[in-house]
Amino acid sequence: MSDQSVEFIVEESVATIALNNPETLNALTDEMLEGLTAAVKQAEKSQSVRAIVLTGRGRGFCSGQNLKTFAGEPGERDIGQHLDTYYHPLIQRLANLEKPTIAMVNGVAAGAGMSLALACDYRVAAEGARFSQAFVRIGLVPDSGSSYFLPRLIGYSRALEMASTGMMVDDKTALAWGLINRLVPAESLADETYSLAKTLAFGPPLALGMIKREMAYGLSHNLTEALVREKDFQIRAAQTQDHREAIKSFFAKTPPVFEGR
Ligand code: LHQ
Repeated sequence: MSDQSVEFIVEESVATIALNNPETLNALTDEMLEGLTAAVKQAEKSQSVRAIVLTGRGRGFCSGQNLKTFAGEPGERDIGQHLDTYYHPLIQRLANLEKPTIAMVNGVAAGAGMSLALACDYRVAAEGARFSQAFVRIGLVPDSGSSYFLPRLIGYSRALEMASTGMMVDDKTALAWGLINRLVPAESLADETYSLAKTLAFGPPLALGMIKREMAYGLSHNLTEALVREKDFQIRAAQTQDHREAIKSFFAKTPPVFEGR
């Protein structure tokens, strides 16, 4: 494994978190899971980060749990404890981040590697990217949030088929099913992803955080509850300096500068 199995780089308000163990298609070891969680925490905390890109080095995005480092006889390793220690805090943190997250899917995303992509807000994929709920192929069930995110993204029947067969879903099917937001030529992947990341990074941070929470809330509440939540957030958004700035800029015909206040 490389010295730095998870890279963390911040440029122009965008943090890039890159899994860096290309020989295994970025299969997740304990060390990588710790590195990933630390990087997400850092991105969350840093005032200079306003959008986050998660990607993999080499030809894979992430092949899920490293099966070499989690080998053994059935029952020998405590899989529940492994999930509680590593995956659950990571997935919760990623999904609940108030900053926008983009999975830049450069290649295959399998098992918990696919769960990671699903826990991001957006997925921009390169041609040739593929997706598998690989768990069933090794006699396991979806974990790390796949059973939550996948049916919400692509619908129950498709999600169930993916989970029950471990089928490999190709790039065009992923786009048609709404599993990914954008499908782009491999050579444009970085440009397209960072263009979206910068659009989000220059948006009003407080409103963006509330939009994310509002949409998630809307998925699991009724209309009356959603209207109440919208009103609550709108009252808060209307009180921000960023809202005032945007109104002023609109009439001045200049681009607004949002500061997250
Ligand atoms: C790998 C891996 C890998 C190690 C490729 N590990 N080396 C489970 C257990 C415990 C706790 C918590 O949660 C989980 C959740 C999970 O994530 S379970 C699902 C784990 N992932 C998988 O079962 C996927 C296994 N990998 C594959 O099926 C294939 O490698 C895919 C479809 C991802 C890619 O296929 P190819 O493009 O044909 O590549 P490859 O199979 O030739 O892999 C390249 C190398 O990467 C190869 O090593 P080698 O030394 O032969 O070059 C693989 O052994 C290694 N690798 N995935 N998860």
